[in-house]
Amino acid sequence: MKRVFSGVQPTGNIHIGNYLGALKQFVELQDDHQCIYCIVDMHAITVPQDPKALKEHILDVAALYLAVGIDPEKSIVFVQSDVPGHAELSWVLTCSSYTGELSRMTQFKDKSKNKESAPTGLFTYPVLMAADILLYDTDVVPVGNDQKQHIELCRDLATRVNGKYPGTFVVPDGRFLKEGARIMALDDPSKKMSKSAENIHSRISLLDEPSKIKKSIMKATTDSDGVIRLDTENKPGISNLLNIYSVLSETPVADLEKKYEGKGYGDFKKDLVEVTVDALTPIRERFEEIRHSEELMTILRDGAEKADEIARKTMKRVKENFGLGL
Ligand code: AQP
Repeated sequence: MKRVFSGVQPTGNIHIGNYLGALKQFVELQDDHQCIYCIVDMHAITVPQDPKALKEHILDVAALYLAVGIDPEKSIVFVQSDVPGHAELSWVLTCSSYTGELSRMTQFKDKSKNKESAPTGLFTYPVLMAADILLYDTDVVPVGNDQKQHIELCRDLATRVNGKYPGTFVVPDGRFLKEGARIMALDDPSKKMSKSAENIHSRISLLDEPSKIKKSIMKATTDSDGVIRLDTENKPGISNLLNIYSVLSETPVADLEKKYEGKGYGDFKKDLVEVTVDALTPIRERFEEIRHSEELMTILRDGAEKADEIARKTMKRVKENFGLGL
């Protein structure tokens, strides 16, 4: 069976962008792959975090993993900082990377924009992400397409190390969806939907109450020509809403365009509210059942043990190939 690895940062509640771009794939892959899903808390501290809130968010994301359908009987679920191999391998890979390639990463450029000096962790974030993936001899990495550049860097690092020390790493492939691969912010469709954006109406979180979902969708930015048609370049707002509607209701965009021919944005948005509430209610209910359970803690502890076992084997090989340790 091919091995799958991916992760989500506990930087806030998972939104429909994370869900449609990444988590839906996590669930689909579990039946015929060996899946390892991580809550990447060490990535979260690349920007300032409140320790108490971070702990809560780690458990929130873990519970949401299970609530969307990740099955701990089939997949390994754990918290990144519980497995020391991530930090260890990250340092080894840092020594195989170049400042030039890291400074070309668009996520780093976006997050450090207008700052005189940026945290080093933000700069080396993609190296830690490469370590996460390579630590488990991963074949496939399901992610949203905002991560394409980071996956490419991971492949470059693996290939570079293998060139020097053959057989060290498995070179992974990214897995990106066509639909839902990039969900944009509701208030500004030129930016991707993000957990940490200031405006809560820029996103729909999986735990949002129906009233909040309604408010965010009804306020969503559209345009003035009133035609419901997919045209990402000229009509980014309505195109983003069409995409969300299409993926959540599993209806092709062309069918939606036909259904809403001659109708206004108000009708369309009202229906989208209903579709979204219907899709998210069972997730929210399941989340409430498991979030404060002992079962959740046991799953994370067992997951960390299983992940650590695989990680140790990889680190043994890496250290041998690099000539590290005794
Ligand atoms: N808007 C998006 N559309 C589709 N996929 C997305 N992903 C993130 N945003 C979108 C995918 O979700 C997975 C988890 O993301 P992450 O938590 O590791 O980090 P991120 O990409 O930085 O997500 P956010 O929501 O924007 O978080 P913050 O605000 O903390 O930076 C990834 O597979 C990602 O591709």
